[in-house]
Amino acid sequence: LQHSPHLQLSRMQQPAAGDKSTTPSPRPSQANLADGPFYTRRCITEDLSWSLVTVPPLTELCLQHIVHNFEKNPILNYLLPEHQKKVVDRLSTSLPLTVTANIVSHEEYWKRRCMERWQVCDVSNYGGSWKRMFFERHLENVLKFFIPNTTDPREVLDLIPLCKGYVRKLEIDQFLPPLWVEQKKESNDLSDTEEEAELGEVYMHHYDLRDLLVDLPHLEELHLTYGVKNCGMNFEWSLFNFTDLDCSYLATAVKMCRNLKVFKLTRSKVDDDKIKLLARNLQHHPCLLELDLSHNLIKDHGAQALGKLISHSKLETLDLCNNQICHLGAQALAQGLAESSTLTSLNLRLNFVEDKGGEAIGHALLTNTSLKSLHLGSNNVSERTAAVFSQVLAQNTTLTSISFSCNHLGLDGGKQLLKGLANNKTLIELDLRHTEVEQETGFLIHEIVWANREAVRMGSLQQPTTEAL
Ligand SMILES: *[C@@H]1O[C@H](CO)[C@@H](O)[C@H](O)[C@H]1NC(C)=O
Ligand SMILES: *[C@@H]1O[C@H](CO)[C@@H](O)[C@H](O)[C@H]1NC(C)=O
Ligand SMILES: *[C@@H]1O[C@H](CO)[C@@H](O)[C@H](O)[C@H]1NC(C)=O
Ligand SMILES: *[C@@H]1O[C@H](CO)[C@@H](O)[C@H](O)[C@H]1NC(C)=O
Ligand SMILES: *[C@@H]1O[C@H](CO)[C@@H](O)[C@H](O)[C@H]1NC(C)=O
Ligand SMILES: CC(=O)N[C@H]1CO[C@H](CO)[C@@H](O)[C@@H]1O
Repeated sequence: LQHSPHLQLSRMQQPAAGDKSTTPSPRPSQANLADGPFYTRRCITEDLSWSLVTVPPLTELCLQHIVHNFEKNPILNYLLPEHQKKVVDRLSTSLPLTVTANIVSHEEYWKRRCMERWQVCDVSNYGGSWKRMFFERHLENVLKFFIPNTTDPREVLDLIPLCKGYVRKLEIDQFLPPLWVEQKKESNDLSDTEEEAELGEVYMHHYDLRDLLVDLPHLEELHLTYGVKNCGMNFEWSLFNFTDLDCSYLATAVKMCRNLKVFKLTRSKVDDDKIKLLARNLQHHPCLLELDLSHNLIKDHGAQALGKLISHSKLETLDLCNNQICHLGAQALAQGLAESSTLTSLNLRLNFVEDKGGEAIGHALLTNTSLKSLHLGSNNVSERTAAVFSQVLAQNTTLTSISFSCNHLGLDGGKQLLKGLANNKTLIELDLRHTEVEQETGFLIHEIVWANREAVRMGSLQQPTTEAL
């Protein structure tokens, strides 16, 4: 009401100021009155600050409000699907995981978070799920940089309830040792180190996986390497020490992982005592299918434990590449092989099996086994092993792939194999590189194997069409 006289005033003023609206009114008293916004005429063309935007719909305002307050009050699941999407599209990627982990299941959101954090993102390695990728890589990262006795254990423990529903595979290729290593170096110069060395053994162990693995019900694959990456000039063998204590923690942890299908423990200096402990704990595992222990220090006693494991478990794939298994170990593995009805693949590349071991494996294959693929590369086997395998190939076996590369089969060994292959149908791969086999023999063998492979390929090509018909 107070304004109405002014309004009238400004209207009365208009004819006077009408011809030049930008210049102030010449009359002082009226110029004073025209100072405030109420006293001038306003229309859109003259007032650039005038907003033409219509008031947003109430839903829009509500959604904005939800997005802004998401951290304090995450409302998502009560909304309609289209509104959920609008909210998720606007959520910040820096929101704490405690808020988003168990509320936001929209893949687009996790895709954004992944792409922002990592340059290379191949979602096909994570079953097509961005959320799974995010939590697996996030957890792997925390574990890779976990320093025992320095990092707060809660950093991992707090993460468990957030990621337990999504983590299926963990690949941890680095475990940091405790920081005492450096302290010891310093004290080395000052005093006698007897006591420190003892202390060192106690504190040398790495992150204890037990607490974590028990709480990951969906974990199916675990790849571990106990070592430090990129240590550069700080290299020391003590950085690569998978200790007895680490091993016993790990054995317990793996045993408790009831859904584990694939377990890889590579490049970790796993020796006989450690593998015996692990094999004992894996013996009655309900679903372990693949075990990879390549690039370790397993000798005959370890191989004996593994032979027992093969015959008592459902293991399908065993990789023992680059260990130190000799003929006794190979014989134990052969025995396990003969008793197993599930093992389909055995890799013994870069061991010292020699003829005694090779023959034992060959004889095991003469009894019925399920083995499809065998790698005996670089094992110093010779013609005697080739002779046994000639018999194996002549009989019916399930074997489809053998590698003898880098052995001394010699001319006769090659001929034996050729003889064995004469009536085969199943073998589709035979690696004879660097085996001192005669060139012509090698050529003939290659032809047979190639024909078999073609037959299998044609078979698999025909199958779908017949099904379609
Ligand atoms: C280091 O951690 C172990 C358990 O992981 C604990 O027993 C020990 O007391 C810790 N030592 C120090 C110095 O914190
Ligand atoms: C590795 O740890 C063991 C104790 O578990 C210790 O006896 C050994 O000396 C360590 N090796 C190296 C190279 O540090
Ligand atoms: C060998 O094969 C026979 C018949 O195919 C089967 O009954 C037997 O269980 C097999 N033995 C082993 C040790 O797999
Ligand atoms: C390979 O085996 C033969 C005996 O079969 C042996 O004389 C030779 O020393 C072995 N070579 C290596 C490198 O172990
Ligand atoms: C060998 O295999 C063929 C076809 O795969 C089969 O018909 C035959 O019975 C097998 N022979 C023996 C001795 O197992
Ligand atoms: C090249 C060769 O001898 N291949 C033989 C493989 O085995 C099948 C079936 O026994 C024979 O028909 C092939 O001649």
